Amino acid sequence: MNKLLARAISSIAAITMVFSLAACGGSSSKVESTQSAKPSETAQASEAAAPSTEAAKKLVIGFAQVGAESAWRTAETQSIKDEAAKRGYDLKFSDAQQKQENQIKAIRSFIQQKVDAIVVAPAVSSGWDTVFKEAQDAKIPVILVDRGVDCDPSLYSTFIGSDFIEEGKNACIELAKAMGEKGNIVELQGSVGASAATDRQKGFAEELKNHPDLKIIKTQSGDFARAKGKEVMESFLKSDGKNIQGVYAHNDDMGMGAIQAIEEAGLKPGVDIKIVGVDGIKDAFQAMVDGKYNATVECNPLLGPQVFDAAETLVKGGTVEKWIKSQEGIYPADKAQEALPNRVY
Ligand code: GZL
Repeated sequence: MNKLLARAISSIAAITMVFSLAACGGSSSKVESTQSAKPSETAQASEAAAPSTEAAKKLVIGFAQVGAESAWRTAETQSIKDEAAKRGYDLKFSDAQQKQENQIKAIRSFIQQKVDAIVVAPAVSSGWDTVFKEAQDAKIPVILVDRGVDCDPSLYSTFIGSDFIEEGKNACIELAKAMGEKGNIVELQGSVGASAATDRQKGFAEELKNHPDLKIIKTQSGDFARAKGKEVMESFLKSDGKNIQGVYAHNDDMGMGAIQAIEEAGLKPGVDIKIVGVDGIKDAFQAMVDGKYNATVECNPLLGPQVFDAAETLVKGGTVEKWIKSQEGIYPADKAQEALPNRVY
């Protein structure tokens, strides 16, 4: 067969192949349907001949955040968004407004979008088995950040967060010191059902057994929110005013609310009534410098880098520790002046 004829036949074959590829629409629409889900996969599929290593690194992450109830929460959200941007990830963010059902809806949407990993800060500890099983069946790793859950641990890959029992214990030690080991305490609890609240209460109560002249006379949830914390403190002052010598706030935002309520009742916060909180927000350090707050137990919200290190390992099929524990400090008032300039949240 002469060369001309051979070239003609091969070019017809090549043209036929191109049209047959385009005609199986399914593959291009399949590529499009994964387009919205995993740009990195799409990029690889369209450059099947030479997948870009760059595209392979770009992850699509779903993040089901609790809400925006406190300065700590805002700092955590910012840390995760900043780190995703720094690594060039496609972060799909959902704010659940404190409602678990909104988080479950968001997780189901992430599963439909075939994200590479799901990050969730669980509003409450229970009720996660079903939706985590759906993620597992879809082969999408679940990373818990900041709060834990009480479901079967095989249903999530890791918990990145603090030891809340330890935080509660340390808050009790600091409040006992500030109160001179005697007096009545009122407790501002965090959101009902949240592991951070349950375990901070547990740790404090455990340690309290070592301080026989201290007693909790009232306890109520302020939902980790400043305004609610103030409201609950106002009710405590109405019912037990002069009988209160100390406040244990499960987070500093509620501790700031307590300061306002105590001042409006004509008393001196940090002096007439000692106050200890958890989180380590800037306002707590400023209040300690102003003599209105007695200690804060740090709870690290800057978890973005650890979250995405874990996601990268898991997406590559690796494993990480079941609990990646945050390292945290304890700040009594005499350390506040020196520490305040370095606080970032
Ligand atoms: C702790 C986190 C708590 C903070 C609060 O990891 O879940 O929720 O202590 C926040 O400030 O609202």
